[in-house]
Amino acid sequence: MSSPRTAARTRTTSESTVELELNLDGTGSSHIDTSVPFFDHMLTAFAKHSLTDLTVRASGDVDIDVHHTVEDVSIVLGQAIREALGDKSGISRYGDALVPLDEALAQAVVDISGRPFLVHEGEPAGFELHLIGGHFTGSLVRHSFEALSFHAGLTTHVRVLSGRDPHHIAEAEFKALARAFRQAKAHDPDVVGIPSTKGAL
Ligand SMILES: [Mn+2]
Repeated sequence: MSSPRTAARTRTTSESTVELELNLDGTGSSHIDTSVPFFDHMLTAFAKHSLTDLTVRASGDVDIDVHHTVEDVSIVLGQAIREALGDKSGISRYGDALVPLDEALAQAVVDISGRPFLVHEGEPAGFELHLIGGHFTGSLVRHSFEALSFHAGLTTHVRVLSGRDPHHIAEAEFKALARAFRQAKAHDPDVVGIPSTKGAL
């Protein structure tokens, strides 16, 4: 097996500072402190269920709103994933998952396509306005997926098929994305070279 696919990035803006390291060929261990507790919980789940080792330290203007910090961490995570994937030779490329959390059920499909796209459907009405944990606006789930998919170069479809509890819904979505990404990034021993008829992804 080739060497682990790793990346490390630091990004500083007037709104946040993000330091992030990852290993796509890890075991799912993580050390995450974004200063946004519910987002830490989601990124910990993403690392665990995608078998990505992930270290994130972020600080931002969360006294205004956690929005900038969640967006910026998602951008950097996407950039690091893109860098770590390299030329994408020998990977499965596609992954899909259906993940429950009690009453919530989320489906995710990932194509490591190099063509950023997000289709995101099914969250119940009002979810986007709910403050999960008193600080994480439901709308940030989609916003995080947008930033991640765009900067990693993923085609991502996420659908919520059922759910009532906002914490469960968000967590099922992140875990489904993680499981689909785990499959897509995995080495497939039957794949020779880059899995595209174009010869590039
Ligand atoms: Mn939870």
